[in-house]
Amino acid sequence: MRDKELYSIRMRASEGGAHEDGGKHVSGGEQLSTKNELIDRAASLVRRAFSHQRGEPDFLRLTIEKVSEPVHGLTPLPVSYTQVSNASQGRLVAEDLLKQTGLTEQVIVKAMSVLETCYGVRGAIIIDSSTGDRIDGRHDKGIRVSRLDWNEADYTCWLEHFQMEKNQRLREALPLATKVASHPDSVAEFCFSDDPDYITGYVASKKVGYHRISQMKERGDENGGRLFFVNPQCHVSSYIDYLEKEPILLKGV
Ligand code: PML
Ligand code: MG
Repeated sequence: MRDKELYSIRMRASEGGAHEDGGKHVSGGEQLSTKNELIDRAASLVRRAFSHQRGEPDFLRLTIEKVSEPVHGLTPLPVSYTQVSNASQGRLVAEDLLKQTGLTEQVIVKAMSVLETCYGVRGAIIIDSSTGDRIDGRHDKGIRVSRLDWNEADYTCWLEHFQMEKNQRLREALPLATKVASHPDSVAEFCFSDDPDYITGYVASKKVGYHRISQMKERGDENGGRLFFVNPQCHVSSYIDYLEKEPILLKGV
């Protein structure tokens, strides 16, 4: 796929009107596709939106754009996993990993309280790693990291090499976390899903890799979110531009 023309596919779906009119976010997806796979992949994103546990969409926007910029290959972050027995334990593991990236306890506590007030935000939130404050100014929209995917053959090799089971969440979250971590201003990422039936979350950074935690919330809970901790010197609009626009594909092992 790396040598062929690529198309960015973005989908977002909501219930109760479009997101920008106050609708509840149901589902989203960002992929890079060859022309050959485009229709099937777009259809599978629409299918995903209409079989989602968060609700029945009455708004869906599908955006397909040919990518003209050069595509960069990135090596996936190494994946590790901690099995916990409940959500409180999961939070402690996440805090410990975030501390390993250099964040202070005070910043982590502040950022978690910011996250709790932002559960309705449909994208990620950028946090100043020295204060714990939100600094993206994107309100309910947040940041959608786009133009990212695996080279299909490399994904298969990667699964085989690490003897991993196919997991669509991980397949999509690992390119995202790798893209975020590869920016020099990124310090750490923290994420858990807003889907009520998906309770695994992760902390990611160049230092700790992509560390999955088996339980970050109670089953049935529709709250979730994604935090990007950045250096205080970060030029936020260039950082967002990189996350939204620069095309990247994960290379295999
Ligand atoms: C999401 O799909 O909403 C985020 C999923 C994060 C966890 C992915 C994983 O299982 O590693
Ligand atoms: Mg979701």
